[in-house]
Parts: sequence; C-alpha cells; structure tokens
Amino acid sequence: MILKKLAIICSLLVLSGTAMAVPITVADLGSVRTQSVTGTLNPRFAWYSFEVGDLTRLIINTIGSSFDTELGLYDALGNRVRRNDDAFIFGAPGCGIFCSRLVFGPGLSSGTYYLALGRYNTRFRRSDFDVRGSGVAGSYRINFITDNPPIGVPEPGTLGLLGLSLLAIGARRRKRV
Ligand SMILES: [Ca+2]
Repeated sequence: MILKKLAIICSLLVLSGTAMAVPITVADLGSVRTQSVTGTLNPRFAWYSFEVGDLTRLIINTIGSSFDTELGLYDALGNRVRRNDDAFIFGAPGCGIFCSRLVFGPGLSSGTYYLALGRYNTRFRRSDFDVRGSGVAGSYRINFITDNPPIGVPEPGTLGLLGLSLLAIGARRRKRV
C-alpha cells in the first residue's frame, strides 16, 4: 500500500515536472528592444520570449490590438512576474480602455522572460507557465519600449549618406534624360 502511494507521488512529481515545461510555441525576440510585434491568437494565446539585460525601463503595451487584451509576464522558471488587463482609463488606439500595459523600472532582473497575451478573462496562474483562456478572433499588437533602440533604424549620419547617394543617383538619371 505504501509502495503504491509512493508510486503515485512519484508519478505526480514527474507530471508536475513536465507541467513546468516552456510553452510549446514561443517566438523568441532575442534581446528586448523597442519594437512592435503583430499577429492573431492561434489558437488561444501568443507567447514571446526575450532577454533582459541592464535596462532602466521596459514598457510593454497592446495599443493597436483589435480586442480586449490581457498580458502576463513569466520568468524563466515559469513563475508569474506580473499581469495586467486594462490600463488606459482615457482609452488608446485599437482596444481603447481595454488595452493592457506592463511597466518596469530598473528593478527588473536580467534574464529570460516569457510574455503571454490572451483575451479578456485569461487566467495567468502563478507558476508553471500555466495560462488558461478561450482565445478570440482578431489581431493583436504588442509594443515594447526600452532603452535599446529599434533594429534597422539608421543612425542620423547614415541617413545623411543615404540622402547624398540618392541625390547622386537622381542627378545621374537627370543627366541621361
Ligand atoms: Ca483588457
């Protein structure tokens, strides 16, 4: 009898171990920087992972989404760091007062984080990346605002050079006509 109970406990431990697994479909954004990602909830949640280094601020919001959003942030061990449902009492483009927002100052530890987006009434449980909800048709937009500049935005000097080379090409074309 005791052996049987031990076996059950062991299998429960194994099950809880597998429950801690990272969500199956995660889009890895690499080092977090100022950028926006868009998509649809397929099937019910959207998961993104990203690395946080030495930041003084990180703001994540869902302005521009077409439905009532919710956000939940988890650490690498699957523990919930923070969640938010509605953040904009005066409204925002897209989801209006129902857009979500997470704001972090310098206190956010460096490491890997997992962000889950769902619709209203999503349950972000405390551990094991356990997120439950029903999903919704519609498009979402997640905006990341950090100290790190966006990828692919040319430095002002590069812009100047680009402008000069475009002018040169334009001049050459005019000469040919
Ligand atoms: Ca909401």
